[in-house]
Amino acid sequence: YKNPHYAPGRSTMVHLFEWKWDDIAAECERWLGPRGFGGIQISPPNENLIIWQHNRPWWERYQPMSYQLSTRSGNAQQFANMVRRCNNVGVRIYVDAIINHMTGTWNENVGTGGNTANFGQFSYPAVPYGRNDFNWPECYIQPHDYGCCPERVRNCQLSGLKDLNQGTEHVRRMIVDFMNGLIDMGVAGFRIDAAKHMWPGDLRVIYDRLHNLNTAHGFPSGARPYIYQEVIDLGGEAVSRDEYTPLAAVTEFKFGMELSRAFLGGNQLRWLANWGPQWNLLASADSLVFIDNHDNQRGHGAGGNILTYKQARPYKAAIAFMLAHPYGEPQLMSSFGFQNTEAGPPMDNRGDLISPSINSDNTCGNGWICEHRWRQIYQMVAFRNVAGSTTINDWWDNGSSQIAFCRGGQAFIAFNNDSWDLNQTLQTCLPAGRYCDVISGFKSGNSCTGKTVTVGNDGRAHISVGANDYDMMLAIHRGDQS
Ligand code: AAO
Repeated sequence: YKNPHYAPGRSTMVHLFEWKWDDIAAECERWLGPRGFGGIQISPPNENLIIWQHNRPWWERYQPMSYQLSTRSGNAQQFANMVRRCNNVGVRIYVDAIINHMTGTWNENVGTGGNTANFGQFSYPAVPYGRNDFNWPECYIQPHDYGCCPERVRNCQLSGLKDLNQGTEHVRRMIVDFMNGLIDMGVAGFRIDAAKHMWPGDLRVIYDRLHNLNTAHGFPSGARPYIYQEVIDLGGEAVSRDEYTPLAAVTEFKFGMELSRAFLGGNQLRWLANWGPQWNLLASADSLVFIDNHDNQRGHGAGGNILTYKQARPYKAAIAFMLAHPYGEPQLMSSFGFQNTEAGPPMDNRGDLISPSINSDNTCGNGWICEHRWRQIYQMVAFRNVAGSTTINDWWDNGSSQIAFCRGGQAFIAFNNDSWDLNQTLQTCLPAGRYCDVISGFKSGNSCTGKTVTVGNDGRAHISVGANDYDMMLAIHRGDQS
């Protein structure tokens, strides 16, 4: 369950938060496939409660009404079409699976597929679920439960969301059928929402009943779905990430927290020389990593001071470090713009989602940020693909916040987060030649629109990243020789 089964030569996934299935299919064909992205985490595809009381907040999608594939992102046919078109261009789909709970209790009770529930009776006829399928008696997770009481974290309600009992055969069967339906349609894996709130033993039973990935969609025979479990573990709690790594991969929230701190100047970059498990991060193969996610970019979940698109310069640098470094399975966030942390994605007055528009410079409009279309980010996706399975060599630092390293003989990157210029002749480990910096520009014909780096026969080159440059890094690789 720890292999994403990317198509050959690909390595990075992007969370297209709240995108419509038709738009994702188009994005696979026009952008993600050609640019070498590995996969996409999609928003929950199953029916959710409509919450007009909060003007259709983004979080209504975390309140399941049924497992029917009917949401603001599209219906079952559009879903199947998206998966097929994305797999055809080598881009995998990972589903955000909300299997810990159903809805909370609201005055409104109509779902995006038109189904209803009776909250008082714990009745969700469109699954169907009834009272016996939920943990009983009702209790609510309190903040201090995280420190003391694993059984309350697993058996009580998270934020008042009706807590399914995955120990029962009926609940297991409903969840497994839902997930297997998606696997048969060609998805490559799942994010397991709120995994901390489910018993590892129950999850193991569910995972082991999942089908192999669908060979008709290009997966090798016998391939198991990639599973990454959302467990927020910053230390000091009764439930630990180590209970989940024997099952499948786990989201590593310390990763974005520490890199945000470093690139905001709270830690010198030289300390990143031993980035990885020595920082008390999970083992690399167990770890799904990101700078921000849909929760912590807006103050939900855990961790303050997380870099987001709103602090673009250090954010791009943190992303570049994540993609240049071999540790973990990286995930990019692709956001819609927001001021209000509860606000949902761009919509018209009927509540239908508005598609992103695509500008002539490849960026997005209509309220969508599309970080995955920022040059400094998508060109680092290509950098990671070129670096492949190489490890780090020729680490250099100035004893402060100027660092540089090579990835085998494939790629080289330098960062300057000091307040003075970086001007050094450094070992790049690349063959002699002229290379285009993929951060300040791109290769155009035989020249570079940004900085050009000339590597000598000894592999060394003069590297310059000014303290006031637009970006704080410079990156070159063998795919972009000029
Ligand atoms: C909404 C409303 C609620 C209403 C509810 C029911 O906002 O007022 O009661 O509906 O009707 C999302 C939103 C929720 C929303 C929910 C359903 O974030 O606001 O509730 O949809 O619409 C915990 C879980 C983690 C979860 C996170 C948000 O462990 O699994 O809370 N994330 C996922 C999704 C998320 C979604 C759900 C789960 C539910 O990614 O989008 O919720 O499907 C500690 C614990 C964490 C815990 C946090 C927050 O963290 O460790 O496990 O996350 O507390 O409760 C420091 C500590 C750190 C600590 C943190 C916060 O940083 O170091 O460990 O402080 O105390």
